[in-house]
Amino acid sequence: MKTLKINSAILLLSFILITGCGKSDDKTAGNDAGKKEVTEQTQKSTEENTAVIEGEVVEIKLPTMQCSMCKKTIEKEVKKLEGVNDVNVVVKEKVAKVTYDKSKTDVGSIEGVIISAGYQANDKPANKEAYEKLDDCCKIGAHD
Ligand SMILES: [Cu+2]
Repeated sequence: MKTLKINSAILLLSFILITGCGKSDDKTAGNDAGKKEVTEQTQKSTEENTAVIEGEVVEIKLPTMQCSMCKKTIEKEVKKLEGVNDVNVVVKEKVAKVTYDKSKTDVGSIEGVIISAGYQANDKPANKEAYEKLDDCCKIGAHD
């Protein structure tokens, strides 16, 4: 009887963990559409105030990213890079939109940070060790 209780507790816990990961993904997917509108509006108003983020804009393909956790990880790492002024990972499009100062950094360096974080960047494969350290929900096929 006791073991049964423990077993169901473990089951419940893993269920919460699994749905927790899925849930946060769904939330962002739903929010993204709404957010997009808001961002577009903010961009318009900042344009009027001429407070636009300056620099080159590059889109980096992230074919192996899975969810909103990946988005957070990649954005955090790319932001650390000197010369990066802005980064936005779009989960639905699996792409990172990076605004950078080309006198300080370049696309290769940005890709380097992403592959070191465990993700493929354009056609550069992820660092294997970093990939292995990712959460299960951030591994390839986790949400299929
Ligand atoms: Cu993820």
